[in-house]
Formats: sequence, C-alpha cells, structure tokens
Amino acid sequence: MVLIVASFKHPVFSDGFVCRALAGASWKDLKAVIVLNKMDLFSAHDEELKNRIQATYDRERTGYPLFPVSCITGCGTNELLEHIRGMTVVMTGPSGAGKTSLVKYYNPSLDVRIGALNPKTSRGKHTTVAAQLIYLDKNTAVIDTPGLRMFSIDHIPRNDLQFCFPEFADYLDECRFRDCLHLTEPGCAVKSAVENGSISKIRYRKYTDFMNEKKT
Ligand SMILES: Nc1nc2c(ncn2[C@@H]2O[C@H](COP(=O)(O)OP(=O)(O)O)[C@@H](O)[C@H]2O)c(=O)[nH]1
Ligand SMILES: [Mg+2]
Ligand SMILES: [Zn+2]
Repeated sequence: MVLIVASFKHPVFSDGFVCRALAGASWKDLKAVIVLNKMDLFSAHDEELKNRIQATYDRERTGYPLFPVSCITGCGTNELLEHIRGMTVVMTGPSGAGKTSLVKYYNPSLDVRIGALNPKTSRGKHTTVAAQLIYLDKNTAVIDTPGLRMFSIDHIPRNDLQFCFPEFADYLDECRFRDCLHLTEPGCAVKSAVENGSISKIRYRKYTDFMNEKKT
C-alpha cells in the first residue's frame, strides 16, 4: 500500500502530485491512501480548500481513503494507524509534506532528520536522502522515502492511463467508440459523467493534462 502524504498547506496542496502518485500506484495494482497532513494549520478560511480536496478524492467515487492528520496535535493519526496495521506501506509525497515527521510521531525515539521548510517558498529541502524501513510495531512497517519534486508517470502507456483513474471505470464501456480516449471524441461517457458531476472536474482535468504531456 502507498501512503501519499501531502500537506494541505506549506507546501501548498498539489493535485498534480497526488493524481500522478495515485495513477502510479494504480498502474502497479497497489492500494493507495491519501494523507492530508498539517491539519493543525487549519483555520476558518481554509474550510473551502478542505471541502474541495475531500470532494475531489471522494472515496465513494475514487475508492481512495483520505486521512486528515497532524503530526503536531496527533489528530487523525490513530485512524491512519488502524488502517495500515499489519502491513508494510511505502510513503511518497512532496518534500516537506511531513513524511519523516509522521514516522517520528509514531516512533518518537527514532533518530531521523526532519527538514526545515524554506521560509520563502514553503518547500521542503530533501532532508531524507535514502529510503528507510521503520517498524511501528511487530507487524507494521513504514518505508520513508526522499521527498520528490514531481512523481513521474512517463512509464504508463498513453492508452492505459484511463485505467489508472478508478472512477472512470463505470463509464468506459459506454463511450460511442471502442478506442475512445475521453479527450475530444463525440459520445464520450466519461466526459458526460464529468459534466453531470459524477466525476470530479479536477481529476478529469489532470487526466487530460497527463494525456497531453504524453506523446504516444
Ligand atoms: N504545522 C505542521 N508542521 C509539520 C507537520 N508535520 C511536519 N511539519 C513540518 O514540516 C517540515 C518538513 O517535515 P519533514 O517531516 O522533514 O517532511 P518530509 O520531507 O515529507 O519528510 C518540518 O519543518 C516539520 O516540522 C504538521 O503536522 N504540522
Ligand atoms: Mg523526509
Ligand atoms: Zn470516452
């Protein structure tokens, strides 16, 4: 299972990063979970952003659980731990999102380095330089990995990217053309689902962005 650790701010939440990582996990048939860290920074005017993120990755549609957590207050961390108990999971996420802090939260005696954020850009500084497997209890382990600027999905063939967006699945057989790639084709059931709100516009937009990036 992959934990995609993103902070809801500092650094700013990136749908691009999260959607790439989700697609990458799906391509390898790995389960994925979204961890929305730094909820201690939440204030009243962040309500809209939080609702927007939760709607975009809505579990009913995408199948991905989302855990809002904070490594400072500990909120949400028990629910997350229950979800991963007994498994070995790998974390990925932008530099500075708080991956190492999360392991440290669960395992305070651990000697790991936590990075300071660049005060100008709120970006992380790649403090974790190698992957490290840490046991949280006898049967549960987390692999901390170096932060990434970007998660590449170049290895996913263009025609297969559609299968890496689980919420498209119900519509794929209903497109007019068998080889529909859900871009500009007429009679596309995926696009109709986006228009009537059954598929998130943001998720679909990421799909089209990624498709346009891919040449073949
Ligand atoms: N406010 C707040 N800051 C956090 C939280 N988790 C991590 N940080 C801070 O974010 C920065 C980057 O953390 P780090 O764990 O090194 O991120 P990584 O690059 O994803 O491993 C550090 O300054 C942490 O103290 C959190 O839940 N809330
Ligand atoms: Mg780290
Ligand atoms: Zn289509």
